[in-house]
Amino acid sequence: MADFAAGKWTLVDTTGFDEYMKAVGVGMVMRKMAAAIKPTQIVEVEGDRWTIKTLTTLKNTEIAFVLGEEFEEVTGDGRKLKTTVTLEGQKLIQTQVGEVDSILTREWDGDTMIMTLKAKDAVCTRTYKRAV
Ligand code: DKA
Repeated sequence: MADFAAGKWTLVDTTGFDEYMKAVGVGMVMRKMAAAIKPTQIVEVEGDRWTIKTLTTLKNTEIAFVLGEEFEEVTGDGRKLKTTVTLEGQKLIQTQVGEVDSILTREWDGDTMIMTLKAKDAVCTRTYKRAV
């Protein structure tokens, strides 16, 4: 069981998010709105079947997937992607293929989840803490 990941996580710090959103083609208005919000992610795990809900004051999204199986993802900013997620130790790797390819990783260490978003030359780091 991936107990290390299951639960509720709240954003506490972020760097490079605007550059990442620019790299994947998000327009200025949506970038400004997205930059101002602090999402909560709810991670549920049942064997190889994972669900990640991202809750914000603007919009909620959910991805549900089986590790290693491709699925269609629609991002909060409306991009449609073919996505595959794998797990290496305590690192979840979300590979997104679309008009612009991107790799999102989430790595857990105790009560901290570090999310890294990479596209083209842009690298964004977002730190989440376990919420009660
Ligand atoms: C993250 O999960 C990165 C993605 C946040 C998306 C926010 C949704 C913005 C909708 C305008 O921390």
